[in-house]
Amino acid sequence: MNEAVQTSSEFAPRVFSGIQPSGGLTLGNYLGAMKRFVDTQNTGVQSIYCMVDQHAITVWQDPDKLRRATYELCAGYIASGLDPEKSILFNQSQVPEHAQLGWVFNCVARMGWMQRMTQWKDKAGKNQQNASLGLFAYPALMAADILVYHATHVPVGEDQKQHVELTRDIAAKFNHDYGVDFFPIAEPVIEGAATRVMSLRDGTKKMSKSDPSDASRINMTDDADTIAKKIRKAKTDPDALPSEAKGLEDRPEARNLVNIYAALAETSVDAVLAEVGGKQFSEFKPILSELAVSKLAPISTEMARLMEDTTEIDKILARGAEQARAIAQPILKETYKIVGMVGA
Ligand code: AQP
Repeated sequence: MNEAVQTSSEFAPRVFSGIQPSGGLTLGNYLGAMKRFVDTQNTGVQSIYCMVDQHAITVWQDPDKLRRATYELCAGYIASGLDPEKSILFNQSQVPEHAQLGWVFNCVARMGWMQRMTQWKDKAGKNQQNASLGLFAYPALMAADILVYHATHVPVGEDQKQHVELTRDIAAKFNHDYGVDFFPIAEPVIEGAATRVMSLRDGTKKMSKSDPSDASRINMTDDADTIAKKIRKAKTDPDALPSEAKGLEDRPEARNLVNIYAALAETSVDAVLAEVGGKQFSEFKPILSELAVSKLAPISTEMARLMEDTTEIDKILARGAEQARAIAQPILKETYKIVGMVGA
């Protein structure tokens, strides 16, 4: 057995998460994922962050747009505060061990598990026969993304909870089927005021980069005027803001805007309402816009600077892939040995 591979249930803490380069980054990706990745990195725990381009192609992507979105996502990570000296930052397809372990997990996961996935039902919709096989199998690849590093903690938004639970099921079934204690049972880490940022047009729908309506989301690359306009036009109700969180129940749009404010200001919903309770949306929206612009403008300016010359990003990704492979290769090799593959 390779000395570097940990096989006990006492796994050292290690964080993994990823974002798809399937379009421009949204405020949902920033608050639900990216900002929290930076906070985690700064606690000193070993952190591994990825651009999951192989997930993106489960739905057809224009190749030039995919390349650009991958660079832009990497620029977004760095501009948000991810430091390639502190975290491992890389692109999934540059580390083939993800797809290799993904195949093993395709043989562990059950069809019924995949059929229950909410994201499969949402994305394939009524057109399941025409959806790609990759879209169906995506959660097994996501399990491989996490477990090829023996990651123990996965910071994600609320929408990804089910996928991390499936990762736990796959790890447990693999360990059981082969009589080993090889893969950790990873924990989803879903915390903060914005674990589920909702559409600005419909407070019951997730803010998403693939929503056909650009007005439904704030993009990380939107300029100040666009952000202000989108917030001004955001759907609300006619009542004033309440003074306590309980008053946001059954008011999804109001709750969403207050959650966004709290997450951007790094405070609690109660603290926000203590300040703005009683105000009309006509007063609250400009305050929210100002805060959003002050937080996002420096990030989008830095993203634009990084995008001017992508050779720097290429270097960061090449080094990140090398660091990632140094961890993933022995874990894959050991997996192959466990399942009985000759030559491993
Ligand atoms: N609205 C959101 N609120 C909180 N967190 C969110 N995340 C995404 N949207 C929100 C979190 O961002 C991370 C990366 O997600 P992803 O881009 O890989 O996939 P996704 O969840 O499917 O995001 P989108 O924007 O809806 O992408 P498309 O439209 O391509 O499917 C995850 O941690 C996710 O929870």
